[in-house]
Amino acid sequence: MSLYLNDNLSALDYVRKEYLRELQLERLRKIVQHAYSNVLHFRNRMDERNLQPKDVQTLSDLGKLPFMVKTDLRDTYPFGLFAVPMSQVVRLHASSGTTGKPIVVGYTQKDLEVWNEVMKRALASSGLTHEDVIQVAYGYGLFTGGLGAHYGAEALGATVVPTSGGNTQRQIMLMRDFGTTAVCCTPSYFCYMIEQAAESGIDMRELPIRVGVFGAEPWTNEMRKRIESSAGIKAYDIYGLSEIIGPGVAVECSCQQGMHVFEDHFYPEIIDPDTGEVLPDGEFGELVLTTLSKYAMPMIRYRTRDLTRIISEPCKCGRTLRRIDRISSRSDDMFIIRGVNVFPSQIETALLSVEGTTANYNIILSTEHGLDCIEVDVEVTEELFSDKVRSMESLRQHLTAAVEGLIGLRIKLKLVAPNTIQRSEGKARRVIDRREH
Ligand code: DLL
Repeated sequence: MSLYLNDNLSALDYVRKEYLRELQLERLRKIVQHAYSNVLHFRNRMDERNLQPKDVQTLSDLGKLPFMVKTDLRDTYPFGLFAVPMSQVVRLHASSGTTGKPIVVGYTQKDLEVWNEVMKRALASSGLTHEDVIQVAYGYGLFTGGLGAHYGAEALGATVVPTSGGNTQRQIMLMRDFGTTAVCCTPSYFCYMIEQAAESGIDMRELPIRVGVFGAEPWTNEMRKRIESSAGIKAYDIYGLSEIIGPGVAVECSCQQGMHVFEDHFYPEIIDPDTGEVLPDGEFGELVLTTLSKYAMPMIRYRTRDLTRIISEPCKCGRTLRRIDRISSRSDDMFIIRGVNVFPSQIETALLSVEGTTANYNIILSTEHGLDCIEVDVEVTEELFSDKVRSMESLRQHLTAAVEGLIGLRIKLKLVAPNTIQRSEGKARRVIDRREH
């Protein structure tokens, strides 16, 4: 009893937490059994370790089970990890990845109900209700963003405007004409929408839009501040991945201090990415997720490659679900320059803390005289670009110092003219790696 009961936790919270842990254990045991009985790949992995579903007696026994990784999906392409016959699979999605075959995920009717439910909660957590007009500008199709947000918004009873990504001028026209109150898309695409609106003489702050539900790519608090002030909205972070369900694994609440994980459906662990050891709440590492109630393609201990920490302190909003911190980066996004680990998000934080730039930048990695170098190209605002050379040079120095101060490496920083860096209608690609390996 004393394990959980502390000054910060009321008796009611304690009961809720205990109930949640019981529910998780019950669901975990069921899903492990289901995967073991129906997915040969998983069964082999368990057998190699002399493990059986009955070995999961407590939640911490999960730590004994093997990890699943992206290559497990690639190696069993397309349907090798499915745990139900195709006649029960009612939807497929796929994520393209950078090389080779996509990874494919499937859903039963019940899995879709779970997804709708978590997405409905996610939108409600972002302050939305059935009164809202929600424009879904995540891509529709094999990507999970569009349809995930769409059905969640319908389940909430909101009015959905399914624009998908692209055709930005029309997005803005519809936003104004339909009285859109919330937009779901990637943060980088929303930045582009703000720019395009301004070009047509529309100030987003004067439109009815009040909320953005942004995710599918890393973004920083500095980016949030820019978006919130230039569009006059509250911008919420939403997290998810195709392998687990799509968007709706975790989302912020009005406190905007980390994303609550829908722990009754997705069990989070943080591991040391090098050793695989499970880390205590609060420590940074790689997020590992287990689906507790997805039957077409159960994922047990899936290594997401996303770096974060679990926040278990109670949240002021009253939700007792634990939170994950903003995803600072994927472990695959990190680059090592002359022995120093650098995350693109550090560079974004530094750039956007200085006024005078647009939110568009590229990070170019190259090799010069056998040494790795970083060049950062940043777009300046129209006002500054037409201004004196002297203020441009002072901005350049200011930005260089901000980035170098944060990453501890010398960089080359170039200011480029407005509208020269390619905009994104989906996930932005900001790192260009030209190093000779
Ligand atoms: O991006 C699902 C999604 C759609 C999430 C819409 C949120 C909103 P995938 O294409 O499979 O699925 O990409 C998943 O994107 O492992 C993270 O690296 C990254 N990611 C997703 N949300 C966030 C976020 C969708 N809020 C991969 N912050 C994940 C940082 C994110 N990275």
